[in-house]
Order: sequence, then C-alpha cells, then structure tokens
Amino acid sequence: MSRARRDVPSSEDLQPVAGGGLLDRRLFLKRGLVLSGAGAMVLSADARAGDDALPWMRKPGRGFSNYGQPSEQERRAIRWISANRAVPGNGVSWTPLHSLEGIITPSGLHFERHHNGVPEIPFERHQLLIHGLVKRPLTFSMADLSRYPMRSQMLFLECGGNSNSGWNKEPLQSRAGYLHGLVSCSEWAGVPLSVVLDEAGVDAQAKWLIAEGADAAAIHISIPLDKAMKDCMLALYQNGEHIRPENGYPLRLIVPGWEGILNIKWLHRLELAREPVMARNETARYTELMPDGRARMFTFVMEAKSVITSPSPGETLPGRGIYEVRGMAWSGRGKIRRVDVSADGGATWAPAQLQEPVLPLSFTRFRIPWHWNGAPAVLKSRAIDETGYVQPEREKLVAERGRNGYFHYNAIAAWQVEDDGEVTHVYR
Ligand SMILES: Nc1nc2c(c(=O)[nH]1)N[C@H]1C(S)=C(S)[C@@H](COP(=O)(O)O)O[C@H]1N2
Ligand SMILES: [Mo]
Repeated sequence: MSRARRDVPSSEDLQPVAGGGLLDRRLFLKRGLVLSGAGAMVLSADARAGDDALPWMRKPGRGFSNYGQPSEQERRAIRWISANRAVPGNGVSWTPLHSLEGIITPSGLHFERHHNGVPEIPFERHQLLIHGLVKRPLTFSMADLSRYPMRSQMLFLECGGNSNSGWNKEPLQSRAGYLHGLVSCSEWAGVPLSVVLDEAGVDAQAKWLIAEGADAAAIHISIPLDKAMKDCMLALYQNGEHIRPENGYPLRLIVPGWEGILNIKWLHRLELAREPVMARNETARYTELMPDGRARMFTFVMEAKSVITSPSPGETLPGRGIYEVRGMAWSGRGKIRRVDVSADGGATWAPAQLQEPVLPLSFTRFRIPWHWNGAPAVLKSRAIDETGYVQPEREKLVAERGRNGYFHYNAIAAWQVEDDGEVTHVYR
C-alpha cells in the first residue's frame, strides 16, 4: 500500500543550527515535508471540482508569437533606470535581483552601463581591427569571426561601481536589486581571444591590450596581455541569441571575473602595446584614494560578494513560520566554496546549501531554511571563495579603505526584519 507522506516538520527538524532560528540547510531536501504553515491550503477533492468553470479553460487561448514576452502580470520585474541628465545616454539601469530565481539573468533584464547611449550598428558593416605590436594587422567582419571555433561559458559581469551606496553614511532604503544589481549572469558565447591574437602574431614586447568600443564615447581601456590570453572572449552571443544592442551588439569583449568596464561593448579595435593607454576610465575613474593618501589603480578583480534576495528590503513577511532564505554569491577569483547565513546580525552563522552547478566566475544560488519566531531579526550572508577569501563586514571594509571609497564595495549586507514583518536595510 502506498501512502503519501505528510510529515510536518518535527521538533527535531526545527532544532536551530544557529541563532535567530536558522535551520539545517538540508531540511527542505527531506521528501514529503509539508509546510502548510508556508501558506498552502489543503483542499478536499470536492473543492477542486469547480475547475472546469475557469474562464481560460472554456475557449482556445491566444495564438503563436515570433518572439515571446514575459507575462503581462510580471511587468514589475524591471530594470530600474538612473540616467545622468547632463550627459545624453550616460547612466545605469539595475537588474532586479530580488525578482529573479536561479542563476541566469534574462537578457532583457541584464544591467546596463552606457557612457553615451546604445549605438545602432549594422552587423554587415561592423569590423574588428587588431593592430599595434603584431606581425600581421588583421580586420575581421562579423561573418569572418562567426566561422572561428566558439565556446560558451556562464559568467557574471559586474560594474566596479556596483553596491557603491554602501559607502554612504546611512543605509539607502531600496530593493536588493537596486542596491546591488549592477551585476548580472549570462551564458556568453564567442571566439576565444587568444585564437585571433595568435593569428595576428603578438610581438614579444607587447604587455597590454587596448580595447575600444564603437559608441559615441569611444570607451577604451587597457587589459594586461596575460589576462587577454588566459580566458577572454570575443562574444557574439548572450543566453543563446545574438547579444542585445544594449549589451554590445554585435561584438563585445568578455573579461571573466574582472571589472565591468574592461568588458568593452560594440568592440571594434584591439591594439597591442607596451604600456597601458592611461585612458580616463583607468586614471580619473576606477581608481581609489586610500587612507594613506595614495591612490590604487588597476584593481581589476571583483572580490567575492553575496546578497540575500529573499527576504529582502521592500518585502513584508506575512507572519511567523518557516521561510527559505535565498540569495546569490559570486567571486572574480573562481568558485564559491561556502556561503554562511546569520539571522542574528552576525553573532552566529550557519552554512547555506549551495545549489549545483557551482561554476567558477558565475552566480551561485544559496538557500537555507529559517524559522522566524516573529521577533526582530537581522539577516546577513557571507561568501567565501575557493581561494579562502572571506567577504568582509562593512566596518572592516570601511576601516581598510577609508571614506573616499566609490568602487569595489563588497561588504556583507544586513537586512532587518521588524516584528511586523517589514524588511529594511541596516548597517550592523
Ligand atoms: N563601448 C563601451 N563599452 C562599455 C561601456 C560603455 O559605455 N561603452 N561601459 C562599461 C561599463 S562601465 C560596464 S560596467 C559594462 C556594462 O555592461 P552592460 O551594459 O552590458 O551591463 O560595460 C563596459 N563597456
Ligand atoms: Mo562599470
């Protein structure tokens, strides 16, 4: 005789593994666990019989479409735009991390950072020039490039200025994605950069690669040649389709794990050089004044970070009970090894479940069950990567970097859950 298992969490299941009611990360992996407390209603068979009266089951639905769109009802999951009115096309739009699940960012919700708008570039007219310290300067049409062997890789892309409101004296009240969403994760596909650089024949004196975009800002930037040869990509595709115009159509450079600015969009020129070009975005910007009065520059790597996306600011929990705390973590140095979660403001921690696949230089989803007893709580997450690097508390980051910080803010974020269920952003 088969019988559906209906295990309500036992008192043993609800045994906290850390303060504030964090539960064993494997709790939800138990089969047949019933969480009616989480809001589900158990109906009798009779109560379901009225289903055939549902209006959308009584006539054929809408027809086919050439390109699908999200449900009309999900129009709230949007990029939030902050445009700089003084400079046309300059600004950012954030990925709504708090509205998303899994590790892939839908292409239409990939964050944007443009210095001078999105150029409209005809695929047939776009060319990539490779010149400077090379044996054979080369130009490629996009059709030429498309014939080279390709590969694809899941990679996060993060602006060096992401999360920078964290440097503010007071915590900014906004949604998680609008605080931390200048980061997205896509499957990028294209041609390994080393393949075309080898074809051009790099001169032994070359140490830097200068990349330039074909937008009105003609953004250009210097990349150490070692990195260019190691794992960079000339990307033509994003999440299976040609790159979206706002993310660099028809060609962008992908520099895995390093600052967003290096990932030149609308890429049309690569120059091999002895020295960096000392462009505005590696001198006046993306450099930081340190407490000892010196400025650091060429801080390429995006260090480990994590964000709890649910529960997160702007939400109100409907009541005490069991919740899954969810979020993502990523590191520019490789794989995420562990994510710890705290429900008591960092006094005690418990390891979250890392969802497979755990890929290097990609988003990693983490989850942990939490029994909220209705008392005020402070949720935090702390990422640890495969090099052993530990995401710092805000106090530590500010002490190390001083008060002039603007870029590379990766401190632990704290979300306070009030006794009425409201979630706010706090510094703790
Ligand atoms: N040509 C060009 N490339 C560019 C930029 C730009 O304005 N023009 N912005 C850079 C910055 S600062 C970042 S963070 C990333 C943003 O990429 P996305 O808009 O696809 O998210 O692109 C980089 N590449
Ligand atoms: Mo950026």
